[in-house]
This record gives sequence, C-alpha cells and structure tokens, in this order.
Amino acid sequence: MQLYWAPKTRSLKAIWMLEESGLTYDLNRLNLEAGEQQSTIYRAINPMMKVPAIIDGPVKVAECGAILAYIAEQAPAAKLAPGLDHPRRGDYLRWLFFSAGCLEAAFVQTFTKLQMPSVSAGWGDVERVMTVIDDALKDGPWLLGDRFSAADVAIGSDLRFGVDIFKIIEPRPNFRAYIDRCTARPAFRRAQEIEMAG
Ligand SMILES: N[C@@H](CCC(=O)N[C@@H](CS)C(=O)NCC(=O)O)C(=O)O
Repeated sequence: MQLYWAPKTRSLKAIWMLEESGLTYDLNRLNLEAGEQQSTIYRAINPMMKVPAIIDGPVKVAECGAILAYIAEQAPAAKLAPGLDHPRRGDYLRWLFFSAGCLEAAFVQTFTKLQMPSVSAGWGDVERVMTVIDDALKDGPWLLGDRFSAADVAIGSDLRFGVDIFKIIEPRPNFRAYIDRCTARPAFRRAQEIEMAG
C-alpha cells in the first residue's frame, strides 16, 4: 500500500490508522507548498488534489473516512471494525461519517460564524454536535465501549485538532480524557514520530 501524505495535515489520521492496522505501507510525501498535489499524476489518484490518499494495487482511495474504512477491511486481524452483523456496526459507520459530515462542518461553522437554520444544516448546530459526542464518550473508554475502532481514529483525531491544535472546541472533561487516551496509544505515538521525521 502507498500512502500519499503531507506533514501537519489530516494525513496523520491515515498514518495512525495504518500503524494500528499492522499493514505494511510506503510513504510518499507531497510538498503542498510546491503544489505537488496539483500534478497530473496525483490528480489521477485524488481529483480533489488533497491528501491523504492511498493506492493499493489497482485500488485508489481518497477521503479520510473512506481510507479508514478501507484499511480496517484490509486488516481484519487488527479488529478495527465491528463485523457486518455486530450490534455496534451501525454506531461504527455513523461515527465514520459523522467526522466529515457533522464534526468538521461544526468546526467550519465555529471558524466562520456561519448562521444557518439548524433544521437545514446537516450537522444541526455546534452545540448539538459537541453534546452528542460528549454523551457517547460518557461510558468509554472508546466510542464503541471497550472496543477501539477506526471510528476512534476519525473522531479522536478531529477532537485533538479542535481542542489542542486549533483550540476552537471547549475542552469538556470527556473530550480531554478521550484525547489523552487516543494520543497515549503506541500506534498514535509512532504515527506522530513518522510525521515529525517527514
Ligand atoms: N475531505 C478530505 C480533506 C482533505 C484535506 O483537506 N486535506 C488538506 C490538508 S489537511 C489538503 O490536502 N490541502 C492541500 C490543498 O488543498 O491544496 C479528507 O477527509 O481527506
């Protein structure tokens, strides 16, 4: 598997997930400042000209949620996704889609102070998004209870960005404790080292 990435971007999600998976992979760093993401070759991998993206044989995958889901499927032994008939399968999928569909949208609303009726906004409003995540983390330690999954890579990464990096989310106690659990994972630490070395 080939990962196309750049430091200090959402690529860390993909690296963290690959480290959790135990799969072997090669890193291909793109220089975003030099515009390498706009090359003809990379556009054929991700027409959105964004990182991360992966190539696995004939398969190309872009968009973080899709990348996490794909890696989880390719590494069943790592148990990063509940099975098709597992009772938490629906929650798992919901959180994977919630990341881009609701949580990132809530970040944008916070940044831009965009006013939008909560009925029309797919994420409702920022307070609702935060409360739903807060409630889901009450029992812990992970979104699916005792079981760590790709959903934690998605939401854990987002919360870390929102609370620790951009400081646009109120650091509720459940968020703080969850981010600390996520960043204490050996796979996350390895991913950070890989990112820093790059
Ligand atoms: N929806 C995409 C977002 C990816 C994204 O926005 N990547 C940024 C870095 S975090 C990027 O590649 N920016 C370079 C550019 O737009 O030229 C995903 O989830 O993978």
